[in-house]
Amino acid sequence: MNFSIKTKLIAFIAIFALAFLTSCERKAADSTSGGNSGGKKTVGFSQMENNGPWRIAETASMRDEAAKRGYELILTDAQGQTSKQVSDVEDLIARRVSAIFLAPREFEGLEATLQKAKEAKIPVFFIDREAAGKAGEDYVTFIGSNFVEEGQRVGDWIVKNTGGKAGVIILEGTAGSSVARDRNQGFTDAVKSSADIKILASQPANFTRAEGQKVMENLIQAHGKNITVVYTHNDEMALGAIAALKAAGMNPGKDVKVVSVDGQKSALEAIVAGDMNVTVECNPRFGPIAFDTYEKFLKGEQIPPKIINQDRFFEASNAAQFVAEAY
Ligand code: GYE
Repeated sequence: MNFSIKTKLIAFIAIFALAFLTSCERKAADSTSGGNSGGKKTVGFSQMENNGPWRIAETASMRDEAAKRGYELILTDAQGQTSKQVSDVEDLIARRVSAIFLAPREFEGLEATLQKAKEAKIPVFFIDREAAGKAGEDYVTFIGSNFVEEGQRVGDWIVKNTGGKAGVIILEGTAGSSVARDRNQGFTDAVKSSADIKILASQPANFTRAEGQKVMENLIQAHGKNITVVYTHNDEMALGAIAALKAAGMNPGKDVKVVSVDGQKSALEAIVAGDMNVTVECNPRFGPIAFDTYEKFLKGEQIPPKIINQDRFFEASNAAQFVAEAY
């Protein structure tokens, strides 16, 4: 009898010890897998910078959608430096996130990092800008706008609304970015058959309002009254250019047509006020489409190499009705 109680006791202790060890093992596995934290999937978003309404709206949309769907989101901000973006993404790989959403600042420079993500079996989704590599191999897909088409639509508007005669200044976005390259190409293609549309100067102003204003001030000095059109690759630079034109006693929206891309709230207000003429929409609210695409990918669905957003066109006749929903 005594012997049997002892045996039972030992058996109980053994069972408890085993259960305890198994639970420890499971905890260790969870903390090294990194892709899950407390049952939530952890994903990364490598943002290139947070320097204006467009980018702030994009970051907020990713954050809100992650929260809504119960994901843990690790957010990194490369602060406008491609080298920091490379180390940010490598950090996300080291943390073994389940997926990486990546807004590439420049087209080149991420190739080796994409390779590392591939080796770690972490799928990468490009959002908002493209980068070098092959969809389906080096990254899953690109989700964003057709930038060539955006430039083309602005160019077509200029051809129609200037009678084919203009002196054009172009303020370009970040040098080396896919979006600056493509918005330039689309615009120049659209105006090239109009012999009297002359591009007086085309200079980078890095997508910021302050640089847009400064570059525009210099170009006003150089080209003065010959300027009849300012095409900027985003609204922040358009608002900077408008300030420079006004300071020089020129008349933006009237004598100098100001045309752009994005559709942020303050640009729509500038159109309503008559300081700006048109802006082609480029939607920064990527959260829903980014997470939808990732979840389709998880289910094993076929993902196309590009997922293109439909852009609207804002001008004097309709800008006011979109101010409230804009960012
Ligand atoms: O137009 C601009 C931003 O990459 C599509 O970058 C984006 C562009 C957007 O800074 O405002």
